Amino acid sequence: MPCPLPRLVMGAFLLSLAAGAAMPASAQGQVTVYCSILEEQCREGAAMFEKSTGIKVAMVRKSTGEVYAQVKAEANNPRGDVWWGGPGEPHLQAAAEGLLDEYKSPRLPELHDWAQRHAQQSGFRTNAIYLGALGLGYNSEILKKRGVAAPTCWADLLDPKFRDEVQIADPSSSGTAYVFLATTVQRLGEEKGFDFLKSLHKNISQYTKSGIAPVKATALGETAVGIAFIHDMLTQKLQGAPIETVAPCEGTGYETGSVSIIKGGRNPDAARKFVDFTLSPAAQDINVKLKINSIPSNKASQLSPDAPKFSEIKLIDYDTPRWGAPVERSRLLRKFDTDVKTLPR
Ligand code: S7P
Repeated sequence: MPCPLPRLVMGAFLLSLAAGAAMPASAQGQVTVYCSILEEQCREGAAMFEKSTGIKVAMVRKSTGEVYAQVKAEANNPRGDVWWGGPGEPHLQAAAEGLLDEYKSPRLPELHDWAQRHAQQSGFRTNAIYLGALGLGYNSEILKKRGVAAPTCWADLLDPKFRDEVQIADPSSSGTAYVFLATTVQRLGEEKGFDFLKSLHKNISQYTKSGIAPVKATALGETAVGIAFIHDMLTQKLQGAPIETVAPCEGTGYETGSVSIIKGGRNPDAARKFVDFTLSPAAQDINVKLKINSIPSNKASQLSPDAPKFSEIKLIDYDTPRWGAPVERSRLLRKFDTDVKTLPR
């Protein structure tokens, strides 16, 4: 009996030739993207970009702090081209440490003022793609079953009733959790902020690696309360999970989601095209399609009708450049590790 393998291999070869023939010949190439938004956004964006440019995307999904560490570790031999998404502070730290390339996208004038400011503040080494406010989500079924009142303020999370019932990610790996750390220090001052984090530590069941894990755990009822971006909690609610979102009464910080080109990457032209793509309405509208309700940076992008309204949230005057400065970010993370994470519960 003849072996079917050669025919299969040939079939695959013809298919790839056909796919190649459909690509714009001048734009073929490849780009390696370290992606710090949600896995489904990364996949959708890569497919769209490949389809419209013919450039092959090698995508690796990691949390924001993890990508920062990888870009730094690879500085002498960069393997990535673009870092797509995640809160701005680790991007700003990498920018200040000379790990990112300067690039003024032709799409910059299409962006909201806050996004243009973010690019300017980094010396055009990073760009803003979205905003998202930090907050809480709680599982209403669990709280009802336990007869515990819903939290409305950050301070409520210190109540012993929430012992082992609060989840937040680790700020070293997660950009989300770093925004929480910086928000707490900015809100209360450093000493009182760390006192608050030490008290909260008693109620934390685990510091997860990724910022989205506490959201999913709250949706599944694995924890009563999660600390994360309000729009991510809302996505779970819109999908039917028994989650309620809270913009804490004392005020809260927010993220400026960012995209950057890695210095010394092997595919700089494709990297610039990818950044232009992430700043386009087409790429930013992926969020509405996937019911991810952050606020896009391009003025022509769709704003989800479900997006939490910043005007209705008590925001602190959160200082992203300050908390993204290398000395400050490294110092806060070290202090969190030594003064909080190691404490017994
Ligand atoms: O776009 C949704 C979103 O949640 O993805 C990013 C991601 O969760 C950041 O992950 P880490 O905290 O694990 O770094 C957020 O920036 C964004 O809001």
